[in-house]
Amino acid sequence: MDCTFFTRKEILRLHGRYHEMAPNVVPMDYTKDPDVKLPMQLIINMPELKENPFKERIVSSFSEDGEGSLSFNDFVDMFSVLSEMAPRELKAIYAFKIYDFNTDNFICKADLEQTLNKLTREELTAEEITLVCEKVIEEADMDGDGKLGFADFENMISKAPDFLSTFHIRI
Ligand SMILES: [Ca+2]
Ligand SMILES: [Ca+2]
Repeated sequence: MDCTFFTRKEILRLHGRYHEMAPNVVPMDYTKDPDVKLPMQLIINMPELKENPFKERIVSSFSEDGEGSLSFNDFVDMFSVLSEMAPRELKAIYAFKIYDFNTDNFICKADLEQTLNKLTREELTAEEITLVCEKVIEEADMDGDGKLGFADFENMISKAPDFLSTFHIRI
């Protein structure tokens, strides 16, 4: 719990939530440092995440074992980044990672199309999505390589803050 914006009381409350998802697995006493993890399936069903179109990607990006399970520390880290107290810069780092579907450290048109499809819950036609993506890239791509590096991405979210909307959670 090195890097969190929560008070001790909030962490205890989060632990209560973590515990109640699997009371038989999660101990109340962490003094013996048990190696406990909860599977993604339980976590994405929390009311805070259930409706989030990026829930699986969010949970797996905080999973240290890379399999989507979260230890209590991973769980606290996740809610720290999603909380209203987290700085925008930190949210942007995770949003970039989550929107970079093919993990090449750039947001290309295909990444952006998948992102927009999820953000708009597939309410736009494929053609509309393509048009919007082209426009977004054209406007945000400062170095002109046709895709968005992290600096371009920050430029984009400063103009279109909706791209960070799925990264705000009230707990
Ligand atoms: Ca990419
Ligand atoms: Ca670029």
